[in-house]
Amino acid sequence: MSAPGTTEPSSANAGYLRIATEEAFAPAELLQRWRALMQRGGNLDPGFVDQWGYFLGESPRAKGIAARLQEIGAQRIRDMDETGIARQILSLTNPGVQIFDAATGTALAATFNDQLAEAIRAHPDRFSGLAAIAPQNPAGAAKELERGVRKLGLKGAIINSHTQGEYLDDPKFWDIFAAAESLNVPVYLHPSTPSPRMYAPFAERGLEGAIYGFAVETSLHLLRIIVSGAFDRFPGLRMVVGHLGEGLPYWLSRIDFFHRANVASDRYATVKKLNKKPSDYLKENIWVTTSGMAWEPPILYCQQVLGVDRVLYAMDYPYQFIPEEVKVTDNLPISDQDKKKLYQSNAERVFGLGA
Ligand code: 1DF
Ligand code: MN
Repeated sequence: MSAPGTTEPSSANAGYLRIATEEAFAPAELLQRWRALMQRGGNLDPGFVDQWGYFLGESPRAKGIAARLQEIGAQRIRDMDETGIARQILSLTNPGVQIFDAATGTALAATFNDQLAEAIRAHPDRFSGLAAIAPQNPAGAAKELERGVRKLGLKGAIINSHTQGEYLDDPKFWDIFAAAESLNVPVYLHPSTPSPRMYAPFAERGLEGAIYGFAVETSLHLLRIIVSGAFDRFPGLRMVVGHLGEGLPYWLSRIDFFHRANVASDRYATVKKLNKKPSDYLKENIWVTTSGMAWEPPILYCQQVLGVDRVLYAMDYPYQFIPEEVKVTDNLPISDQDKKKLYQSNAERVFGLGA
């Protein structure tokens, strides 16, 4: 039983479980390797140095988050119980293994996926997970995704936006999409800081992080994937994106209008004719989560324009571990049936949690 005043993990009277779908962890070994990378110096991703220079530092907020990232057991389950979260879908925190050289990244992804699977085996009723992969070795990433799903029971892949400045619309990465499609699992496109070529204008005003730069980077990345024709090549590919679609749902009509205009003109050699409108892929291949966006108007807006089957709950633990935000979601003016979709059944379906 929960203490008075806390939220029940299973909101039994309303008939749903709260499944949180973008929940981060970081093994101590990953943090040590990141620290070593920064101590060695050299030509590092400026967004990585900014983020992890802070989170591996001494400020009380950073230390609290770094401690929670490393724990996948009793403490985390206590936090979940306190906020009424029945299940977390865990993923290796940003930027994961994507900043290492290809061989190191590939090897570490396997190590951390094994560790994740072990934590899940200890608490199968509370945790599920996504496989970390190293896109800098596309064939190896596809293999590790297959191993993660088939051997470890993981439910998809996590990719933290750009990999060393490169985006997944480049067909050299498409072994990963082929694997996800054939395994019938989603790819969660999680934010990262803006890629090196566009980093400075954000950082000059402190806008490179979760405040805004993450969303610009990640929405650009997803839109690049859509207009590249990747979903025509892989029509069964499912992608999940946080922060209510990183702003893209607000842009649908304008993107469709100018995509059509750009295809019709001879202005852009790189603009492809697609089988469908860009917004169609957003409604058919993409699911969005509420991570870090516990605010009624945009949640209802996304349900309206994308459909109630396409919006999933996420907390963004431990970065945004704010109990009151669960209340915002509990209090949405939607039916209990739609609330169950948001909190539980959409996640069960997209991530295949029953399997
Ligand atoms: C923050 C948020 C940092 C998220 C993250 O990675 C991160 C933050 C270092 O609060 O600064 O992944 N997030 O997922 O929202
Ligand atoms: Mn996150």
